[in-house]
This record gives sequence, C-alpha cells and structure tokens, in this order.
Amino acid sequence: MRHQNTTDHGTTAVNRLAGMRRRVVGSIAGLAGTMFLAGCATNAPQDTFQPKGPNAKIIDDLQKPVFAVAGIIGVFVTVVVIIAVFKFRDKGQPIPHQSHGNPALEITLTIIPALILTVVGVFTFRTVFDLAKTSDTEMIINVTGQQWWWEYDYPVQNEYGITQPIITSGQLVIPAGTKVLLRQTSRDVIHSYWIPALNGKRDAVPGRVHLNRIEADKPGIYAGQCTEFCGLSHANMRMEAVALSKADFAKWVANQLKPYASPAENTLAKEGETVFMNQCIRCHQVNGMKRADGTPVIAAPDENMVSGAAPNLSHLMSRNTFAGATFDLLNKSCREDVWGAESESFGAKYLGGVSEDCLNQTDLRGWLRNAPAMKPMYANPALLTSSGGKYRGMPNLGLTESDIEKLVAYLLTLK
Ligand code: HEC
Ligand SMILES: [Cu+2]
Repeated sequence: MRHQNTTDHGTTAVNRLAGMRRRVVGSIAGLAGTMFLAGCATNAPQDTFQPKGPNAKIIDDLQKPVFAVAGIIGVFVTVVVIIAVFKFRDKGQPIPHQSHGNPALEITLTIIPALILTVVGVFTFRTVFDLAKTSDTEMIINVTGQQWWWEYDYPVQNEYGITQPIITSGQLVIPAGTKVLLRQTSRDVIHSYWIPALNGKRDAVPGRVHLNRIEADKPGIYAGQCTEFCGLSHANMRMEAVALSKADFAKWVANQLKPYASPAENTLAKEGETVFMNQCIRCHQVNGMKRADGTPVIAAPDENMVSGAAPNLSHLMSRNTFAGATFDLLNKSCREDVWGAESESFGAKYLGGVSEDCLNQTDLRGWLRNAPAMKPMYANPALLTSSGGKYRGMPNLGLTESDIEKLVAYLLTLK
C-alpha cells in the first residue's frame, strides 16, 4: 500500500484490508494447528506409522526416511520463502542490480535433487519388488469388491482344514504369522483394498485379478477402508482384517464348515426362517437351507443386483460387523471387549460369535427396516430404473415390525 490515501474513505479501505489479512493469517494458523493436533490422536486404528505386519513394515521403512528428507527440505524452503517475502518486500527501495543466470548455482541445484530422487527411487524400486513377492505364499483368499462391501472366498486348502470353499464378507479372517495372498477383483467399479496396519493399497478392478500380500504378526483386529472412490457409499465401504492364532483359525474354519441347522419348529426363529425365504433369498444365500419339500434354496442375486452378488449370510453371527463393516453386529461393550483383547486372548473373545446379549439390536433392526436410510445407495431413485431394475446395495423392503422381530430371532441362529 504505497499510495496511501489520506481521505476517510481510503483509511477504511486500508483498515479493511488489514482485517482481511489478519483473518487469512488466522485461518491458515487455525488449519495448520488442527492438522498438527489431528496427528496426535492415540486411538487411530488406521495409522500407517504403526505397522503390525511385514508388508506394512517394509512400506513404513521407506516412507519414514523419505518423509524426513522431504520434511527437512519443505521446512527449509518455506522458511527461505518467508524470509524473502518479508526482507525484500517493496519498501520503495531502488530496483536491485539485474543479472541473468548463474550456471554454477543452477547446476548444483539440479544435481542435488537428482541425487536425492535417485536414492529415493532405488529404495522405492526395491520396496515395490519386495511387496510384489508371491513365491513364498502360504495361503490364498479371493477378495471381490462391490458397491459397497467386500466378499472373501477361500478356495479349498486342505492344510488349513478348508475342505470346502468358504464365503464370507466384511471381515477378512486370516491366520497370524502366515503369508496370505489376496487375489483381488471387482464386480462393478474400481475399489481399492487397504488395511493400513498390514498392507499397502491395491486396486480391485473389474475383469482383472490383482495380487496383494497380507500378513499380521500377531492375533488382533485391524481396520481398513476402501481407498478408491466408488460411488455414493464409498465412505461406508470399510473392512476389518481379523488375525487368529493358527489353532483359533482352525476353529474358525471348522465353524464356517458347520452344516445348516434349521430352527426348531414352533419358535420365533422358525417363523423368521419363513419370512427369510419369502423376502431375502432372492439376494442372500444361506448354504444348506432347504424348502419344506426338501429342495435346496439357491439365491439369485445376479437377477437383482448390479454387481450380481449380495453377502452370503450362512454364518452371519460369526462376524462382528455388517454392511461393509460400517455397522457393528456387537453392542458397544462386547465390541470393546473384542477390540481391547490382548493378542494372546484375542481368539477366545472373537470366536464366540454374536450372542443375543451382545447383538447390536438397534442397528440390525434399523437395517432391516430401511437399509438405504442407514447407508445411502441412490442419490436419485430414477437411477434404479436406468440400471434395469437392479439394485446397488440393499433396498428398503417395507417389512413389518413383527417380521423384523422374527427375522432377528432367525438371524441369531446363523452362527
Ligand atoms: C435386492 C437384494 C436384497 C434383498 C432382497 C435383501 N438384501 Fe440384504 N443385502 C443386500 C446387499 C446388496 C447387501 C450389502 C449391502 C452393503 O453392505 O452395502 C445386503 C446386506 C445385508 C446384511 C448385512 C450382511 C453383511 O455381512 O454385511 C444383512 C444382515 C441383510 N442384508 C439381511 C437381509 C434380510 C434379513 C433380508 C430379507 C428381509 C434381505 N437382506 C434382503 C441385498 C439384499
Ligand atoms: Cu469401494
């Protein structure tokens, strides 16, 4: 403001400008402070700086030194710029001597970053190759992303007691200390699989299979999130990886292979089974379920869903979450019990499944009452007809409260 105007009008303009500058500086300081403090959270299950498995560790070993070098350079450049801005700002001094070029300085300033980037590049390549290693794989799980949940399908692997394919969703269950290879794909749009404490990100792309190594050092539960924007409920497409000791994993497998047990006659659960057969089996498979005449019940999600699939509910109550790990199947205290368990006792807490006392009734009933109200699925109902009457996500089925009561009793039997 060199041409200061001394009229009243000019002074208010100057004051206003000063006020604006204060507000801008204040906002920047506030934003920086918020970001700084957000970095201090202690309860941050998706913190990439706390690796709990070899692949996450390899990534961490690369990102920490790079972050440090970039941080030092970043702070240095910022400080120099701020000094230049204040020290050399236009105070009416004469224009300094003009010169063109400084070869020595320019060559130095080209060589130093080139060297830094070469060193970072070499280590990055090494890390990429280390992460891509699959020759020592011990176990395979197929992972399929769809709007907005993940399906896990375990091919037959006799050495782990998996004598029949197992299909689950929401929680990836793996044996700890085992090199698991995820074979990822998608049934609709591109998603990305990421459990920050255990592995790096890898996209799940329709029509392709991408490999992603995952391994947990210790039993425990590890949170993750779809990291490729995939539509309206992208933020509600979460996942949890559950690592169990080898002995506990064998118990989990045995439970997944347990045959279907139809509820006893004249119970609420049995009535729920009937409602389920009328309302739910067009999308959801429950392995081993039979009609009264003995014919097997086979779901037809391909006729009803854009992705052609809906979660297999055979052992729903053996997981802790539902709807893309967005909602807890466990109520708060039972959930805290599982998440807070030490790694030695983790399996015992996890393997119990969801009992009636532990069930998060509110969210499960809310889901059955009106799923799209809990997890947005259509920005515009017209989109439903444009996709040929097929759904993305679970529709509102307009169930009565008494049907919901029966269904909850039935779902509780799917251990
Ligand atoms: C038109 C297909 C369709 C019908 C019919 C349907 N669902 Fe769903 N359901 C889905 C889809 C798709 C999901 C996954 C939604 C998500 O996670 O975003 C789902 C998720 C669920 C889940 C959570 C499962 C998990 O592991 O995350 C439960 C429980 C469930 N449905 C119960 C039912 C019941 C009970 C009925 C019958 C009253 C029913 N659904 C009818 C499509 C359907
Ligand atoms: Cu996604």
